[in-house]
Amino acid sequence: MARRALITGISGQDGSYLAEYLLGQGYEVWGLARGQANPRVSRMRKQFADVRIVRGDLLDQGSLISAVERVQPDEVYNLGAISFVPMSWEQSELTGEVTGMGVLRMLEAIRVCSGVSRNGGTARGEQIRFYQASSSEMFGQVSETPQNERTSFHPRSPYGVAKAYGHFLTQNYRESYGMFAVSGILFNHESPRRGAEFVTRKVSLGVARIKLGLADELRLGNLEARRDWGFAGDYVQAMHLMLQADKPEDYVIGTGRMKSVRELAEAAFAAAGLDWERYVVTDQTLHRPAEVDLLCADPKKARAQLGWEPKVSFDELVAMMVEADLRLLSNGDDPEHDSSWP
Ligand code: NAP
Ligand code: F7E
Repeated sequence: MARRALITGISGQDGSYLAEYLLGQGYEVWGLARGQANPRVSRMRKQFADVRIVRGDLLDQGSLISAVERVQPDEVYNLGAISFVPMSWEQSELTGEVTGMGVLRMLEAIRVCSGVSRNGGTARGEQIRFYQASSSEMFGQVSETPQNERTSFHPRSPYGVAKAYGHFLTQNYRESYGMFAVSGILFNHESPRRGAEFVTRKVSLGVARIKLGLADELRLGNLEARRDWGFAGDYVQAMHLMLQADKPEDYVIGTGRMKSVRELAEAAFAAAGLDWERYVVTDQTLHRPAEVDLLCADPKKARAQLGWEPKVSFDELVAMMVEADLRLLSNGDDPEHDSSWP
């Protein structure tokens, strides 16, 4: 019988790549979808007809228990979150509820449905394996570079704080109930399916608009921030590998290389044959209340124990995104861009 996976956050960037990957591995894939008529879920259904949808919301404990009861998954990937860092200052409570407490609700749904009592012991003798989407944002103001699985946390946003809560809770369910519950501490990963509010996609869309004569400038915030950017398609394979390991452990996933936002802009404009300095305008209003200046992964453990390595380089990623957005805009499409998230 095919193994069954339940993915929260199915309509997001990682949800789509993970669904595609697991379908290719022969899994029966279920996605948790919220809302009455969620347009992102409809798009997902069109893109991946083989993904089955179950209703549920990370804010609603009962719906998660029903979803787990219905799907009877072998593996649960908790990717659902408020994931845009600036939004976490504007809607801190909601971020805490979805990104933080949502992890507790999902773990509880698994614990209850697999018959694990508060005193331990698995009634049905089966284990649902659980993956939590932890984030390098937990490192925040970093205490060392590069960051590994033992680096301390100093989150700099309500998002980072909520992720740290989910991270420790996942560890705690592993220790308290013997659950196969792991966290992937993933550094920034991007793709042509990245939301338009994140800086890489904002830049690739901006470059495409300028190249096609649809815009004449691109407004950006802090050009000096440095990130470790990889390709989302590579990173979802690491999520799957973590759940196939003999023992439940946490892993750092990234490339081990840092680039600044300035270098990102330079590379993206160059990919379209343009000089970034002619078009990029810096805008103080796009700076954050507290910035994470730099993040750089030490992914040695994942390489040694999971055999995982990123395949797509930074330059290939940037070129892939710019080319995809040039094609998209040339076809007359432009992803909805909520003007409140510049
Ligand atoms: P994304 O594109 O923003 O997707 C977020 C997903 O969460 C969407 O499918 C969204 O569904 C869902 N969601 C939001 N509120 C929900 C709720 N109340 N109940 C259930 N689902 C809800 O994020 P991503 O880039 O794919 O990232 C996936 C996960 O990895 C997130 O947890 C993110 O925080 C984490 N992460 C991402 C990165 C990265 O660089 N991409 C790095 C480290 C960690 P709707 O369509 O219903 O809004
Ligand atoms: O910002 C700077 C900004 O919004 C990256 C999420 O997936 O990765 C992501 O979080 C950097 C920051 O991603 C603009 O100040 C400059 O330093 O693309 P971002 P993020 O905040 O790093 C982590 C690992 C996650 O877990 C999150 O879910 O770019 N920056 N100018 C800008 N950023 C944006 N968005 N827009 C600008 O105009």
